[in-house]
Formats: sequence, C-alpha cells, structure tokens
Amino acid sequence: MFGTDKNNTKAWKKVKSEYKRFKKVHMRDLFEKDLARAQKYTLELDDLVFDYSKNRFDDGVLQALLNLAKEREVERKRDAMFEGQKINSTENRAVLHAALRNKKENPMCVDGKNVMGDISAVLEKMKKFSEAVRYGTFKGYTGKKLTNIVNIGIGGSDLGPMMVCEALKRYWQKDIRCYFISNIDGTAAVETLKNLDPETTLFIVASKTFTTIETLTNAKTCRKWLIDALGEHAVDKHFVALSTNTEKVTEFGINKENMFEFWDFVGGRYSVWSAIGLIVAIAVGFENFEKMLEGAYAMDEHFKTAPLQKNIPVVMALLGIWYNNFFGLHRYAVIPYDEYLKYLPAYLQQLDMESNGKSVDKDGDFVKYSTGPVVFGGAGTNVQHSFFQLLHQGTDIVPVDFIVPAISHNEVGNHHEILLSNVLAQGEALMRGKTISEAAKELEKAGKRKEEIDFLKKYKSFSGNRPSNTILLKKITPFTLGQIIALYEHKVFVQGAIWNINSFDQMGVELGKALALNILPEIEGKVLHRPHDSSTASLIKKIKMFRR
Ligand code: G6Q
Repeated sequence: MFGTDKNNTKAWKKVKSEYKRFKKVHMRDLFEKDLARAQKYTLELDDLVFDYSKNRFDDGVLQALLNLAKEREVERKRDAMFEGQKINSTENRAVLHAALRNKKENPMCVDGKNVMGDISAVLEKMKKFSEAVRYGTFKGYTGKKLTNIVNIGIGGSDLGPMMVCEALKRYWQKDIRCYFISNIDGTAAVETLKNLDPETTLFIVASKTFTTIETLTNAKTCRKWLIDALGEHAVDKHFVALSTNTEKVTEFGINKENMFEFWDFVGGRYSVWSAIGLIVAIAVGFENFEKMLEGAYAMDEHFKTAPLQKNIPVVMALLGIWYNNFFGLHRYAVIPYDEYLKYLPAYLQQLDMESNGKSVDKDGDFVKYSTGPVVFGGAGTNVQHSFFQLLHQGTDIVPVDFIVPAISHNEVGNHHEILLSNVLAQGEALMRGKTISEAAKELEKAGKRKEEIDFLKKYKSFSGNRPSNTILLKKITPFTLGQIIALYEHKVFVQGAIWNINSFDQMGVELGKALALNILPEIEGKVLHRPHDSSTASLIKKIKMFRR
C-alpha cells in the first residue's frame, strides 16, 4: 500500500522535514511573537475547552500533520467505523460502541441489520431495573432494599464502570454504595465482602465472554458467600449478569431474566456505554447515565463532522503522533486536577495501550515505526509532589494532558482556586522553563552569595519547551464526562488509523489468559510438571515448597 518502507510516504516525509525545521524552536518564543497564539490554537465544544497552544508546533507543522491524516484516509476510516464495517479485521467484527450512544431514530447497521432496536431495548431494561433497585421495588430475597452494589468484572468490564462511578460520585443516590471486585487475588473479594450484608447486596457479574477466570472465580466466591447466608433460592434476587454469552450466564446459574445483553461489536474497553454501565445507572440514576451517553454523542457528532483542523480528537491525535514518531517521545501523562477523576489515568491507560500497543499492521506486516505510547498519570496536585520532578527536569520529555473543571462540586474555602492556580502554573512552567540567568537573578534577589548562586543556578534552571494540552471543563458532569471519554476513544482511533493498525483486538490480553491456565494445574498439584524455562520451573517449585 505504501511502497517498500510503506510508512515513509510523501506526507510522512514532509512531517519529518518539518521536524528538522522546527525541532529547536522554543515555545516561549512562539508565545512572545504571537500574542494570539492561545486563541488561535484553542477549540471548544459546549462546555469543553481544548487548549493545545502549549505544544511545539506552528501552522506549517500542523498543516503537514493534517496532510498526513488526509493521506492515511482518517476520514474514510472514521466513516467506515460509523457505518458498521468490520474494521476489527482480526476478529472480523464491526466496531460500533458509538451506536450505544446514538439517537435511536438514526439507524446504525451491522451486517445490514439496524442495531438501534436491540440497543434501545437493553437501555429500557437497564432503566427499569436501575429504577427498581433505586426505589427499592426490586428487593433482596429477605425483602430488604439492595443498597450495596458490587460489580464483579475485570479489564474493560471493570475499569470503565469503576472510573465513571468515581467520577460521578457526587450524583450517587444517598443510600447506595458501589464496590468493585476485579483482581483474582482473594484479598479483593474478602476485603469487600467483610463489610457487606448479604441481605442488602446485589452482585453484578460483568463479563463480555463470561469465560474470564478472574471474574468467574470471584463470582463463584460471592455466590457461595450469599448462599451460605441466605440459601440457594436467594441467587435470583442478588445476582445479575452483563454479557454477550447467554449460554454461559445460564450455565453459571444466573436467570436469563437477570441478564443484560450487549454485543460483539462492543469492545471490552469501549463498553461502559453498554449494559456494562449498569452499576453507573443504579448509582447515579438512568437520566444521568443517559446524559453521559449524550455527551459522548456530542463528541461523536463533532468527530464526524468538524473539519480536520477544527476536530478536537484529530488535532489531539496528530500532536501525539508528532511527539511519538518524530520527537521519539513514546509516552504521555494524563493528569486530571479533580479528585473525582482519579481513576481516569488508569482507564485511559487501558484504552490507549490495549488499543494501540500493536506491532503488526493491517496488511499483516511488522511495523517499522512506533505505535501506541506508554500512558501514565495520577490526580493533581498529588502527583506534583511525586513524579513531576521528572516532568520538569528529567532528560526525557513527557507530553502532558491536563484536565480540570473550572467549578468544583466541592467549593470549600479557597481549595479550588489553589487547585486551579496549580494546574495553570504547571502548564506555564513546563512551557516556559527558567533560563540559567533567570535562575541566577532569582537567587540574587533572595540574597544569596555569588558562590552559592554560581553553584545553584543550573540546578534551579528548567529547560521548558515541554508540551501540554489543557482540557478545561466548566464542571465534571455526566455530559462532560461522556465527552471526555469519547474524545480519547476517537483520539486513539485516529492514531491507530494513521499507524494502519487494528486498534480493536487484544491478542496480548488473550495470551495472558491462556498462559495462566497452562500453569494452574501445576500449582494446584494436578499435573506434575510441564516444560518451562528454568526460571519459571524453579519458581513453581519454590512456590509449591512455600505453600506445602
Ligand atoms: C478489553 C479487553 C479486556 C476485557 C477483559 C474482561 O477490551 O478485551 O480488558 O475487557 O479481559 O473480559 P470479559 O468481559 O470477557 O470478562
């Protein structure tokens, strides 16, 4: 498709030459020369402001990147996704999480069948059930209201609902508490269950395949805990399942009536909009869950219709490509300045790294360029007191996404003003830096002696020119949260399209599932030993010795 070194196309080469032209330019100079830089490089959608001006680019760079997007047919590929084409080529599946937040009157099709009817039916079922739990009309076996809601799932069946529940905690119904059991480590189940009352606990077993060992093992443990307390008949009133696999759900002993369906065209890490969001609907109410869908829909429409240069996910993706493939910065940090968004970095880590951590392209060839970056992060201001040192003065540059609401749900004293000043100051400092002579002047002002100034000035200097995006929201609401999640989904999509990889499979995750099953019988002592490398073999031996 692209020739011998097929990635090294005309548009790619042009970006490379832009890199040579531009790599030494300091953002400080760009801001000084162009007082309208921020206005020029800020995009808005409803109450979401995307300021990308603190990035190392100018119009020439941006144009070259936009041409790259055009050359790689990002728009055609985007339309193919929304049309329900089977763009997940290795699994021969459509990728239609956008249908989950689509307006029901707009058809979206898979294999020629409009899926909107099925989606609306499940949403309706979720609405009825979540309301019944919230109002206490769906009660536990002994007639008590179900107030402890436990989601049992892992990966995409855990991170999304967990992140969203935390993000929208302010919207929780007062008497409802949410819990998440994901890790196979028995500690997760034991530590959660020890504070719960079986009579008031509802378990939601969330598993697309209903074959994931962690989820099924945790679900069995919880089932036993419930049955030990209330008897077998209680299961129907305390267990529901979210899955694509009716057979396995019934085999597990969960009534079909208590199953909320979703479909193969919804990838695990893209499933929070589906039945996987049931715990969210119970906690915050179905109207708020719907508002989150509306926020995502607004971002979908923007992604579908805004011209590339005004398209927030596209611009964000292109800047990511610019750093990853041209500056060689194979990482970025997501720093939400909002306590409620503390799980967002973990969520985005899966979304991005599982989607684009690939090395074979869509034609079946090994890629010769970097694909998905490493994502990490944490909530500001906490992380300012930990890894921000490296962001400011480390030898590796880490592009940052700052996410912050202008209004807090908890406007206590001047906490939020302090938080806002911090996020802005960080972005400014990363961009500007501090020259050695500025550092020296500061030390002089502080009354330091000449020798001290000479010794300290380099340590106190900062190179700056470190890029960041700032996503400013009016407030964290279900709507803006939906927008943010969909924004990152589409950003990841655009990058995958440019790298010509399949962002929608996860063979590495499947590998983990299979490998553990191979070793399990040895640890359990059911099989003596299987061939392994000497390290694995001797670790198995030592484990067995310790556990004897
Ligand atoms: C997500 C991945 C993965 C998946 C989990 C759980 O895109 O496929 O994280 O969500 O492995 O799978 P189940 O939902 O099938 O239990």
